[in-house]
Amino acid sequence: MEKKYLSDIHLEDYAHEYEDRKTTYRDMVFIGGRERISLNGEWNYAVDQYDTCLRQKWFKERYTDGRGFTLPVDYSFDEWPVMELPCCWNTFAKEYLLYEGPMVFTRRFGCDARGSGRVFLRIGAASMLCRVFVNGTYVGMHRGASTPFFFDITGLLQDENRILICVDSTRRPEQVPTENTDWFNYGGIFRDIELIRVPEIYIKSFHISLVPDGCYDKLAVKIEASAAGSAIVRIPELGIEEKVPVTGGKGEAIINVKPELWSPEDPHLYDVTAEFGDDHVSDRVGFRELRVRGRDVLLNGKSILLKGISMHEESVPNGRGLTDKERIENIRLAKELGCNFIRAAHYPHHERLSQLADELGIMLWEEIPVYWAIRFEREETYDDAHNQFAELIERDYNRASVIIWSVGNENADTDSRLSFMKRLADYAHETDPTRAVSAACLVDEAENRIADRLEESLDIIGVNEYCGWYSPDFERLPALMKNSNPDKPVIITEFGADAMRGVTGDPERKGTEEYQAGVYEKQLETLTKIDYIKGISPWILYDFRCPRRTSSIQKYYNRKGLLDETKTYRKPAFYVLQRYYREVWK
Ligand code: GCB
Repeated sequence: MEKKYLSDIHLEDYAHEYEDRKTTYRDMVFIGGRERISLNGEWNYAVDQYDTCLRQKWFKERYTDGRGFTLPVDYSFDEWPVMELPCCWNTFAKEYLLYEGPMVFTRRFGCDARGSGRVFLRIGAASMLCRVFVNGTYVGMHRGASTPFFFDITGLLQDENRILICVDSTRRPEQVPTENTDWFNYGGIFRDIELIRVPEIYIKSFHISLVPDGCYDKLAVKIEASAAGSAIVRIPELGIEEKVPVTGGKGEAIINVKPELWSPEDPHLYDVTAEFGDDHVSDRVGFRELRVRGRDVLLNGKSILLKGISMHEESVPNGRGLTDKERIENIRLAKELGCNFIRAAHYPHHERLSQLADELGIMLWEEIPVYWAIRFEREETYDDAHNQFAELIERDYNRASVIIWSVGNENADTDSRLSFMKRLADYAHETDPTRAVSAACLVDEAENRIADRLEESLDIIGVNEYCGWYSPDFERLPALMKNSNPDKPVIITEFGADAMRGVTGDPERKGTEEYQAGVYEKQLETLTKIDYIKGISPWILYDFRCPRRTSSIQKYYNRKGLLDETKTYRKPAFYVLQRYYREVWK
């Protein structure tokens, strides 16, 4: 083919060669306390609807064919328009609001290529498929829109470099999430792009947590490093200096100490460092114990109620590329409601959310986008879901605020789904003994019962039910509670009703503020009396963009927010929930 025709543009299977070199959770590097060189800022970009960058290999930046002939190039990188990254292109300019597809980003950067050690490129998140080229060489690719990924680019660096990133936000049936979701598909590189410099021998992974044995007097440390040696872990405030021998790349130790415990009321954090040869890392870590006993959720040995709210990662001006100020405001709004818990739906939010939740004292449910009808029968789809989950667990392992890993949301109880999600739940249990595993399950509608075969693999059962909204007969809710006899704690992970800001007047009419408030009244009246309900996270804190919602009270937004999309207008249901959290449900 290549010999016969002029160039690669005739190759239909052009993407094939960019399917390998997948970066995964195994390639992650612990970043706390490291030297980070930001590549955020101005990038040149082009909408590349036909994927011509890959087809024609623009990344090789060939302006002549080597024999002196000028090639018919279709790009001029440094003259392309400029986008300030990170951001979602949909909110960057009006003409890209509904664009789904490939976009190419490029910039130049200088680097001391003679410096010792290794250099990793870290991208905080790029939606959904991302391929990276440095100085004309394909470095690798990543799938999944919401987790960080790393490439070791040490050998490719020169003093002056060209980096080119192809991001493709196309929804595809075999991806995680799949092509049909109830949220907006933001595209772009919407989290930080940076270089991480580490010594030749370095710490890859650093986990530290309280041993969950009910004694509160031991910390478990796990270190992975690029070579054998010995690490020193220090917690100055506790007078700890512990040697952790690392053999075969791995080291473990138990430190006997009684730390002050982390809780939402008193979110105590410690400065923790680890030293390994020339490498130094650090983190701010809280220590707490989360356990499930019978139908109780115990935080530091005490039974708790999870007074929660569900939340998407979104704002009108920035899409999923929230600012820190916006994240802090979201947590503040949840606290104003009286919450001690946020369900971060339906994909991993930015790592700053869990860092802020650690500092400000609010518990989190974190989730992967195993949402609705994933292609459960495909092994490649499992690998993708598993990798995103492993990247999330690795990223947030040290965050005390994260108390629950969710393996998915509203998936029909089929055999292939059961084995897919059971494998994910088993993985979480094997990897992380410090958190509960859950999923937002569907109700068995035929029997009107909480019953899902996945429950066996979960520590806490999440249940989405929409009595009073999708299911108009409200009496089904008390009946559902009565018909069910779970042997584990249950969180009602969703209930709610759409209400358009300013549509008022008729409490019987769906879509009015009064109707939504009425649904909250009835739901809360019922749920807060059920002894096995140990938490709720109603749907949802604020209205969010949703291409599927076209009615006159929706206008391409899901309007189940307790606030509107500006996050300034509180609907009456906000105050209903606030009263239950502050005064009733204790
Ligand atoms: C659900 C989904 C959530 C939707 C919500 C709704 O059950 O889990 O993603 O946005 O219902 O509003 O229908």
